[in-house]
Order: sequence, then structure tokens, then C-alpha cells
Amino acid sequence: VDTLKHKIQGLAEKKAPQLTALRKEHGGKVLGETTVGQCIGGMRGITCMISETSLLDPMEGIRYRGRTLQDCMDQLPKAPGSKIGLPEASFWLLLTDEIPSDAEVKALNEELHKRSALPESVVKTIDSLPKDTHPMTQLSIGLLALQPTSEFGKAYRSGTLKKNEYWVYTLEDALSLVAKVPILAARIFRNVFMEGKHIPSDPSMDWAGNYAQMLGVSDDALFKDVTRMYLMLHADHEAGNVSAHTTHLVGSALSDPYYSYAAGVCGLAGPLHGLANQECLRWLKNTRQELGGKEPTVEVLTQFAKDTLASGKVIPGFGHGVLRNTDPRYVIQRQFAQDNFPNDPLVKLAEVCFQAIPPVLEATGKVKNPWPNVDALSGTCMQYFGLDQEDYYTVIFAVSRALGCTSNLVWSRMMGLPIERPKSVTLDWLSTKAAE
Ligand code: FAM
Repeated sequence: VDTLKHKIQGLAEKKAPQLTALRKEHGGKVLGETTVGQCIGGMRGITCMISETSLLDPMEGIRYRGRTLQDCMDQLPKAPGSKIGLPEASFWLLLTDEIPSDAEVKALNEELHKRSALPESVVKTIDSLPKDTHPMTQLSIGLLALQPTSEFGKAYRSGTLKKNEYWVYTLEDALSLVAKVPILAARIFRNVFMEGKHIPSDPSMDWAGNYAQMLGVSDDALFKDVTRMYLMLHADHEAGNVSAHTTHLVGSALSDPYYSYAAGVCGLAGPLHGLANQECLRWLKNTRQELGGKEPTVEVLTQFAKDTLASGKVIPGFGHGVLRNTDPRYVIQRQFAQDNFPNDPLVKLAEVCFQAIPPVLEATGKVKNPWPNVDALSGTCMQYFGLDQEDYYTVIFAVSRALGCTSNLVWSRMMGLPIERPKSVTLDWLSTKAAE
């Protein structure tokens, strides 16, 4: 942890003059105007937040500290025999702006294993939940049940915590939360879908490989790789999406990382955000069922897509609030599926969807991004290995997004970002303004 702290501290010292100059000399610089449409339309596109960990380009997709996801796949350390950049290595990158060495990732994994045990009280809370409680609800409850272990919370209550140390205690909680979230998530899976038969954590395994092993759905080494890929690709996506923004907002009140990320998980549970991967697999499986044994053709899928829109529903897995191109997270998952299981029926169906759905969405004239997003293939890859419990998919997303959300909390505290307080207005106020 000391190496990690030292690197974060060093990066902060390097960035400090830039932050000070922006605060002191450029505070009045206008970045753009806010329109009535943005006020009513979900603040879309309003430039008003800082996040150092990642930046989203509408055409190119996300960059983690300036690296594309393909850079991360190529450059991040990998597990033995694997081609996938490790997610815990991306966590190090998000925190330090450095690609970690194999030795640094090994040390990080050892540190995470040391912090991974769940307190008995948390195990009892999770095991007591009704089995039909949605896995995302269980995860959020589990994170709140962990809140009493918060180092930040304890230090803050002690009254001795100095402002320039907030980031240190936030990092402590970030490491412990990231260490525990796969263990918690695997316990929920085994409780709900495998009669509570648990697989122990394996300290010899990497973070994501251990999670895959604890889910216990497949001994295929590729399942560990698809989990590693999934957890690296979903880690961070700028700070304005619902889960990242919620975590950041709650953290801005100095609620500790457990409160903050439990709130972020509640946002991720929304059908228009993280739950879309579950909805997308459902849509594909329903479509396959209605097709009977018939080969999916572009024509047939075009009609299915039109029927979905006509029923007033969205087509999950397509579209995005910021992206205006095919999501690179989709492109990398698609390559993995084509390389490893191109003939899986749902993979083949998803391929036809990729051809059929964008033109249908484009034809509506209102969809700003008709292309597939991160959710269009994620469930399909997981079900190939037997993880076909759709209700669980967003939990896997949440395990990954803990990396980006908690590294952002560390940097928000490091930069001394204050409590967030945007202004709301009434319709009458807006109408008066509009009439000016
Ligand atoms: N299917 C049907 N209609 C869609 C659509 C889709 N995939 N994507 C956008 N639209 C509609 C949208 O509902 C809106 O219609 P109304 O004006 O009638 O309300 C119109 O097109 C304009 O929307 P937009 O500006 O293009 O998109 P938004 O920025 O409002 O919304 C999404 C972005 C992601 C919420 C939207 O594309 C959507 O609902 N997609 C389907 C659900 C999904 O896949 N969500 C996961 C997104 C993913 F990135 C994630 O966060 N995991």
C-alpha cells in the first residue's frame, strides 16, 4: 500500500500547480451555457465535473488515464497464460496514471486478499435475506452492512482527521471495499442460485480469476478470462454516468466509500443504466424463442426491433448518453466471442442484431446513438459459460465499477473537491427566463 500511496502522492504533487492555477486564475472562465432543454433533459452534455481517472470521447469511447481499452488489453499485466489486461491492474492505473509492473500487481493482489474476509455480521445479514431479493438489492445491503468497518468514518468521528489526509483514509476504504466486493458478490450468487453451497476464496488467484472461481459456474479457463475482461472493461466510464455520479455526489458530503458506493450500486440497478445487460440478454433469449429454430435473418430481426419500439419499450444494449459510435467495450467483447465461441447461437443472433438494429433506431430520427453499447454482448458471453442467471449480471458490472468509483473518490478527496450543490428552479422560473 505504501508504494501505491507514494505514487498517488507524487502524481498529486505534479498536478497540484495545474489545479491551483485553474482555481485561482481561471475560475471565471466560461465553459458553455446551460439551456432550458438541458435543465429539463437530464443535464445532458453540461461540462461541470472533474474526473482525472477517465475521459470519454463520443466517437472513440473511454480512455483510462489517456489509454484506450485496447491499450489496456495490450499493456496491462496479465494472469499466467491469459491475454486479458487484469482489472486490478486497471485499478492501479486509474489511481496512479501508471501501468503497474507484474510485481506491483502481485503485491496489490496480496494486499487485496489480506483485506477480503467478510465480517461475520455481514455474512449473517446477507444469508438472512429472502432468496428472491434482487441480487443488486442484496449487494447494496451488503455494502451498507460493511459501512461500520470504514476507516474514513472512524477517523472522521475521532475528530483528529485533517483535510489533507482525507484521501489516505479514502484509499484505505477503497482497497478494502474492492477486496471484499467480489467475495460479497460471489456469496450472493451462491446463496441465490446454488443453494448456498460456497466456494472458498483462493489467495493464490488474481482478483477477477478468484471471483470467477468462487462463482463456480465453469472450470473452463476461458471463463476466468471472460470475467477478467468484463471487470476490466466496465471499471470506469467518466464521472457523469449514474453510478459514478451518484458515488461522487454522496462522497462529496464526506459520506465514506461504503455509503457512497452503496448509493452508486442503487443507481446501477436502473434499467436504463447497469440493468440493461440483464434486459439485453432477456431480449435476445425471447427473440430466439420466438424465432423457434429459424435462422435469425436481418429482415426478421428488423421486424423484432420495430415491434419492440412499437410496444413503447427501448431496445437494451443500444444507444448511449454520450457515445455517438459503437462502444469499444462492445468491440472488444465481440472480438473475444468471435475468437473463442463464434458459433454460439446467441453470439450469432447478436451478430445479426448488430446489422439489423442500428438502422431501425436511426430511422426513428430521435435516437442520437443507434450503435451497440457495453451491454449488447456482455450477458451473451457470460451465458456461454453457463452463467445464464440474468438477474445476476448487473452485480458483475457493480464488482467492476467499484474500481472506477472508488479510485474517483480517492482523487476527489485528494483534490479537495467540495460538496456538490447545483441549483434547481421551478417551471414558472424557467418560463419567465424563457420569455426574456
Ligand atoms: N431503444 C429505443 N429508444 C431509444 C434507445 C434504444 N436503445 N436509445 C435511445 N432511445 C430513445 C430515447 O428513449 C429517447 O426517446 P424519447 O425522446 O421518446 O424519450 C430518444 O431516443 C432520444 O434519446 P437519446 O438522447 O438518443 O438517448 P439518451 O441519452 O436519452 O439515453 C440511453 C441513453 C442509454 C438511456 C438510451 O440509449 C437507452 O435507453 N438505451 C437502452 C438501454 C441501455 O442499453 N442502457 C445501457 C446504457 C449503457 F451505456 C450503460 O449505462 N450500461
